Amino acid sequence: MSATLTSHAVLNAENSVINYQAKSMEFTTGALSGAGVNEVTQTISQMSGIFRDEVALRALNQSTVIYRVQLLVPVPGDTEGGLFLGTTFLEPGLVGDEYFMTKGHFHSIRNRSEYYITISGAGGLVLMDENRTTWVEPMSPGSIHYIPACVAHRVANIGNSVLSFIACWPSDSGHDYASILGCGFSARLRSIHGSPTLVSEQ
Ligand code: S6P
Ligand code: ZN
Repeated sequence: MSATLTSHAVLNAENSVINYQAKSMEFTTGALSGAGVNEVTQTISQMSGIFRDEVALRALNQSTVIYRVQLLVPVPGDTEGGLFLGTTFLEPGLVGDEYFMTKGHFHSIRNRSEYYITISGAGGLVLMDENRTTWVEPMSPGSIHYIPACVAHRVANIGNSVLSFIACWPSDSGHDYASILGCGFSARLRSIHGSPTLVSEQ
C-alpha cells in the first residue's frame, strides 16, 4: 500500500502517513498560517514609556494597533536547543517626529543571537550593544540582518506601508524589556526634515 506526499502529510519509512500539523508562510507578506500559529498585538496604549514624546503618544487613538507578531512556538520558552519563528507587521506612522517602532529588547540570556529577514516595506533596525553604542541597519525587502549576542534590537517603520519581517531566535532567549524601559536606547530614529535620522539622546 503506498501513500501520497501532500502538504498535509508526512510519510515514514514504511510509506504510511504519520501525524503532521502543516504550517506555511505567505511569501509576499510573511503571514504565517496553520497549526500552532499564535498572534500578539501591541496597541498605542501599550507603548507608554517607549517614545520620547509622551504627549504626542497620548493624543493618538489609544486602541490603534501599532504592530502585531505572528509566532510559531513549538516548544516551551525555557527549552534549550529549540527555535522560535515570528513575523512582525509594523504599521507606518509617527509619534511626534519618531517613527512607529517595536518596543525593543535585549534577550534575557544575553548571548542568544537572532536573524531578521525583511519581507515588505522600509525600515531601520536599531541595534545597541551593552556599552550603549547604537547603530542602524536599513531594512528593505530581502535584506538579511544578523543580530549578534548581547545586542538590543528594535525596528522602526520609515516608509508609508506596513513593514513586515521574519525573525528566528533560540527558544530559551527570553525578552528583557525592562532594561529598555529603564534606560532606553542611546539614540532614536527620528524624521528630521522628512529624512530618517539617528539622533543621540541627550
Ligand atoms: C523576538 C524577535 C521579534 C520581536 C518582535 C516585536 O526575539 O526579536 O519577534 O519580538 O519584532 O518586538 P518587541 O521588541 O516588542 O519584542
Ligand atoms: Zn529578539
